[in-house]
Amino acid sequence: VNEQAYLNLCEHVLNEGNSKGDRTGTGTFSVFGHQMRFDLQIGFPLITTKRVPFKLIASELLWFIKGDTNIRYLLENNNNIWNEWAFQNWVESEDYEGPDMTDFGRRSQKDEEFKKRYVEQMDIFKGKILSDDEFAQRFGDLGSVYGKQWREWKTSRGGTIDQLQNVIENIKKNPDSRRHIVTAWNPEDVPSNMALPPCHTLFQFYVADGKLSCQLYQRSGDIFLGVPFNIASYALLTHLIAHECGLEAGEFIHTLGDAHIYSNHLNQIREQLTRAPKKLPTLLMNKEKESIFDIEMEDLKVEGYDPHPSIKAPVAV
Ligand code: UFP
Repeated sequence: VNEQAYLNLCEHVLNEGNSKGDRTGTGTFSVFGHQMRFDLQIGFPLITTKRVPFKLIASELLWFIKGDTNIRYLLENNNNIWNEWAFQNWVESEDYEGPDMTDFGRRSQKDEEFKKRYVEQMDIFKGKILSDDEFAQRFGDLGSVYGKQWREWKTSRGGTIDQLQNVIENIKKNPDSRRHIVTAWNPEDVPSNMALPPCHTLFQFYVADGKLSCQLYQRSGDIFLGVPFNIASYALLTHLIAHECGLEAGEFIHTLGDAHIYSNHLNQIREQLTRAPKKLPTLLMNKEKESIFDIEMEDLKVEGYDPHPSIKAPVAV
């Protein structure tokens, strides 16, 4: 089974990871350089040893594909995964008049009283992003994140490059090319303009035997919380582009730089490893939509997903 590649990574890092400090001060076990392969013909690689929320993965990917960098679209789809980055813009601005939110990520994990105030302010923030266009423009935009780099890469001559559109055209015109690359890592934008320097740094496509494969180089992977999302997201992207190009989906190859388990995720990973993987679900998409740029949430579904229950863990901030 495909999922075994992920479980093997967990096992490997538990057994052989280097104990290593990190930016968040949490501490990790980590290895450098690891590769997993997922055959997309076997099933859609949505991990079954815990529940992984497909809808959040799909709406985030569609947001990238649209080139959208404003969290309003995500909120309209009940997706809260990028909220903190935008919230920070607001609480650090002169407009903000609520209680002090300095270091809100860490404090809300440690202090129940503070957490109440934080949740209150976050609800106000989300309400304003959804209802007030001007507010959304000022505080909802995350700047040079994935959507921007994929669809509107800024050139030195003042133009832009649509890397995603180009790579799709090139796959159709010249499938054998060894240059089917999209990069999100823009040294000029790292780190000053960026909320979070991109974790999924660069991806490449490959066509053989009527099948489209994709390899991602991810510079940094949170094995418990981030990586299952990243696998499903790029598997979905591969399916969507394969369909547009009249190809079958081949393999997703996931290459990781610093692959780490946070020290406060060890028990969760151990519990997950006691569970037997189940049959992978199948991806269903509306095949009538040719262009990936027309795909909406209602065009995507996974069928036959029967995972073990979700496992909670704190996000390192
Ligand atoms: N991370 C992921 N996948 C993602 C994402 C973040 O695993 O898609 F956006 C994790 C990796 C790391 C942290 O634990 O978030 C980013 O921190 P740093 O920039 O220090 O690598």
